[in-house]
Amino acid sequence: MDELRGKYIEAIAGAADEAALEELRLAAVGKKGEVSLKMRELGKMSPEERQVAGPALNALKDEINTALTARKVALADAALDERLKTEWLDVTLPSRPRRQGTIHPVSQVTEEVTAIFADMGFAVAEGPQIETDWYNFDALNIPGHHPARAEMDTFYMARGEGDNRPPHVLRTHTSPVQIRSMEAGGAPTRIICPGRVYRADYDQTHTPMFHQVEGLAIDRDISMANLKWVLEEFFTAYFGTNVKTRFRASHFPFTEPSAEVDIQCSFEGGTVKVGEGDDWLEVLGSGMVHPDVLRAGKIDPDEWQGFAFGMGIDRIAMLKYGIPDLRAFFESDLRWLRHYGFAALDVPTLHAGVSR
Ligand code: 2NL
Repeated sequence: MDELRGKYIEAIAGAADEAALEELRLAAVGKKGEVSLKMRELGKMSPEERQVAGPALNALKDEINTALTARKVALADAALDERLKTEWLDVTLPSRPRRQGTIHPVSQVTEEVTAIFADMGFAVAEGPQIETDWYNFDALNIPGHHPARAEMDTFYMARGEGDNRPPHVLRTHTSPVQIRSMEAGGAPTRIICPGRVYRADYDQTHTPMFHQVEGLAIDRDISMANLKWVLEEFFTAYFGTNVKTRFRASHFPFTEPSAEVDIQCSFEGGTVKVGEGDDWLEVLGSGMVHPDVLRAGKIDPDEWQGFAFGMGIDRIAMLKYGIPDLRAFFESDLRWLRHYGFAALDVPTLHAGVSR
């Protein structure tokens, strides 16, 4: 038994891996292992012999099992140590520099405009960019023969032979969103609708896709006076300085009366400055919503009235941030985006001061 103990305990302590260890286990305490065979011989012994050999064999078996477990743990520890030597990371190292994206001026200005109007109680409404010609034109008091329908350089959806659905267009303004909003929510209402609009036009100052924000306020006694206050409040907050406005009589099919709005500015050395000087810059169209347009939105014009306005987001972004060329807005030139873009955390809020 001492011989068996000496042989296995030593071999187990020196086993190189788990496979060698398993071989030793089978050879010693497996079904046909040496210790197991010895145990089978107990039956042939006299009771006196068995009383001595039995406990001794059991103790040997326990001892070998304990040695096997200990070696198994030691081998696993050694393997882990080996891995830890090669597979490690210095988590205190600075991270690799990554190119940061920037917020596009259109996104930034949309957020700024939204924050200012939200503070005056306007909610944001959105809608589809592909519209039926009814929502884009008819509901806005622009009938089929109306010149505005041609003037707007509309993109029409292609129609296959025999496809008789009413025409769909890329919306030429965000007004359809306001029609849908009137239909769905009725009056009173106060919303702004920022978003992409499309007109087939491309030159220094026009791109076929651009951005517009329209506003709509409807209640029982909304007037042009409310419109004037809201717009002056807006321009002053947006440009961060008192901005005088000038209302000029104009004409739109969807408002009556209608006014174009200019803001006070100066032109010096080829740069425009808003809120000073005695020149004027046209930035906005507006008016009292035409009764037919209220009716199209399922609102009774004998009970309700309101103002509406529309302005170009890209245009007022250029004015505020001194961006000279409109077309560059949509060319995805990384140098331009890094130059005119905003930091992701530079989120406009009223409490942070909108006009930084
Ligand atoms: C412009 C002119 C304007 C509106 C847009 C509007 C919308 C509804 C009803 C009545 Cl649902 N009006 N929108 C009104 C006046 C002018 O935009 O020159 N925008 C750049």
